[in-house]
Amino acid sequence: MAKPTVYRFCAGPWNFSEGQDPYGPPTRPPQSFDWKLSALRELGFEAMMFHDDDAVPDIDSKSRAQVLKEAKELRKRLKGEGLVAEMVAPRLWFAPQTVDGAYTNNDPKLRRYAIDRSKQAIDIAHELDTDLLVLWLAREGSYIRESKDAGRCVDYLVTACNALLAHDPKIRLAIEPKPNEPMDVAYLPTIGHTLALAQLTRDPKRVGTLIESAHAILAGLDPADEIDFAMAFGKLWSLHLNDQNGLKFDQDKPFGSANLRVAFNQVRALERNGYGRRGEYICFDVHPFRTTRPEHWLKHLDNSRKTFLRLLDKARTYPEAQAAALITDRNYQDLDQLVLEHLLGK
Ligand code: GLO
Ligand code: MG
Repeated sequence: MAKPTVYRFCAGPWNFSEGQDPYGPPTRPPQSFDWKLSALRELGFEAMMFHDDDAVPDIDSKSRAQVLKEAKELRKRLKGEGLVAEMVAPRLWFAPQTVDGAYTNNDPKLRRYAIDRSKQAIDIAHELDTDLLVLWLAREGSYIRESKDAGRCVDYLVTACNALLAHDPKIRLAIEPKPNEPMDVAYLPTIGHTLALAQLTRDPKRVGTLIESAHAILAGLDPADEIDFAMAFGKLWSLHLNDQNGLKFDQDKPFGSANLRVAFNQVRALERNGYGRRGEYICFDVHPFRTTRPEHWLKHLDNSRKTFLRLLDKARTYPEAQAAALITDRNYQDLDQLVLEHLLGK
């Protein structure tokens, strides 16, 4: 029997957010990047995810040489803290150039900006010693259906992926689908769309995916099924575990917070497919509840990991033989209750 996977955990600096929402200001005082680094270490997490401008602040005002120099320095700091960079993601949704789309902007000059900035993000990834570029396509979609040609936008997305794959023969692209927010409708809403797009690129083997639990729920899908689907293609290269209470704004709740059974099934899917065995991390894309006090600032991450580990124990002790017998007998009433009793414990 294969040895049980020892999971390793990861989060991004944005997961230590200060509580700002579209209707109100921050609710906690700002903290420095160094504070976030040592907080992660204190939590026992082993890796950090980076937007390109988390790694190098004010990125657009700096020369390429300066950007790479700062990235190199960051790698040293990470090493000093005993952390590694899990991925880099170009933050293509803040710059004035990407206000109306990044890779799918109607203006070729602005599409060029998005591609050039992403190539630079690959160079940062290289300096940080990771071969994973995450693409959350925040502004690739529309508010007004008639404002863009969705078919042409598929070509633009393929063109962008091809340019990035050509820029670095080792880089792997993990596309993080999300069906809406900030856009009304996004062009790549699900894992299926993402993997289909990968097939159109010059090197499909290097285009994979990242599943975020909340995004799957927002698409009306079960995140565990999304995990099984992506892993059937060998394409789940990163993961944003969190939770979401139905079809609302993106909530980024602690893992398992809204639906423990859905969370349990995600852990089971990861286990049965061997996630983590090729070095993948369990990343939590979670935020503190808005009114969390500063002294409880790290709890959402610590609790997400605790819940993950508790559910891992539940996955490993699930009465498989008993469940199989109930399935054979089509006794789904008792199968349902078996799962509930198992989760409830003694
Ligand atoms: C927002 C996304 C966001 C991305 C992150 C990495 O809905 O989940 O947090 O994961 O920017 O690209
Ligand atoms: Mg995410």
